[in-house]
Amino acid sequence: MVELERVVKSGHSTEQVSQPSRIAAPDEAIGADELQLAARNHGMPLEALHYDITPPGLHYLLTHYDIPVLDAATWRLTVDGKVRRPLVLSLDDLRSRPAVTLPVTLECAGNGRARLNPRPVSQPWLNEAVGTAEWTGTPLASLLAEAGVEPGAVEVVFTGHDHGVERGVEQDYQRGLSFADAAQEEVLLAYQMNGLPLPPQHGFPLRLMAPGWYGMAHVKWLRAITVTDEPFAGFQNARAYRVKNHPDDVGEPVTRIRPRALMAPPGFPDFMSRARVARPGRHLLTGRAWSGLAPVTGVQVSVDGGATWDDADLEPALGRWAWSRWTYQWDAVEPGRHVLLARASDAAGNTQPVDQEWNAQGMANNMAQRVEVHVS
Ligand SMILES: Nc1nc2c(c(=O)[nH]1)N[C@H]1C(S)=C(S)[C@@H](COP(=O)(O)O)O[C@H]1N2
Ligand SMILES: [Mo]
Repeated sequence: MVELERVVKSGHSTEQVSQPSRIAAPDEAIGADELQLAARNHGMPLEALHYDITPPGLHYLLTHYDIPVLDAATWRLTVDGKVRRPLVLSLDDLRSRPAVTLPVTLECAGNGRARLNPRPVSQPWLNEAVGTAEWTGTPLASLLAEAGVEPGAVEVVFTGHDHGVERGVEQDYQRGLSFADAAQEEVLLAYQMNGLPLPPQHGFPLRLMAPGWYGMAHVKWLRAITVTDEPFAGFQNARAYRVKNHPDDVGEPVTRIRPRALMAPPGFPDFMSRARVARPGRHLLTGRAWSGLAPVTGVQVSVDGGATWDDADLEPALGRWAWSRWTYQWDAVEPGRHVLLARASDAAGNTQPVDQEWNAQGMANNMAQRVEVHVS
């Protein structure tokens, strides 16, 4: 990593080019910088919760820098570091290896950030940074075994083709996973999404899939996999994806996805506020629930703003690493404003909080969704 001062010639201070992480003032509105990120990195429209598998154009998207333009014919993946036989592989080499297809629910660690008060200034997700796709690829574990990992390997570093500056640090997008996490059987080098080559924005030609982990671990546009004998201290592990009480804290690493339930908004929306309008009568509320920590065991729904909760019907998950559908009958008898909530629990005893659990970067926040519905 190169400090920005050394790469920017003149006329720009670090502050002008690259802003530190910041917490918005109490009543500060979303700024043009956050809007610019939101326009590039779109969420999944919540009505797409009706699909088991999210159509690719509706799947959320998060890219820190630019989407690289890569040619599959000349693209290569290197596997190096603490291995006895370094490898250089083409896309055809990877495609000729054993293939696995897994449905995986992917969620950005910053999902929910813009609902926090005060708001950490970054990609301003509300609830919608999620999607479930069928990813096809070859298991990483067997490739590492073939490369012959040397004793003492502690971490595997994944490097993407994309390059940028973040908080003054120029870098390739890179993430490390512990060797034990990287060697799990479900970890894939994926070259297909929903049966087609990866779209450019989702990592063409190859990305990592680390099922159960928040999005930042699933490195897109892979170019190198490096086995190391010391922990990786790169920006995205050591500074960015951490739960901190204060921007300058070291914090704790963000790892696996905490449980979350989302509701497909009932009725129909008001164009500007997106508040929902519904007719009086019986409504079948439906949604999805997931957790990367343990299987989802229950979803509870409140139709009175969180005063009382009732169990929803939960269907089997699409797979261990993908979401479950849930349904709940709501009898909307009283005209007027209603606030609906849903929250998920998992087999490890984790339940979504109803009140915010604030942290300085808005990471891994799984506060329950609130849906305002006007019955008329
Ligand atoms: N190379 C690279 N990989 C990346 C990113 C990135 O900016 N560059 N963003 C990460 C983050 S923060 C998320 S949430 C997921 C988003 O994956 P998607 O855009 O396919 O939904 O990709 C991850 N992989
Ligand atoms: Mo993310």
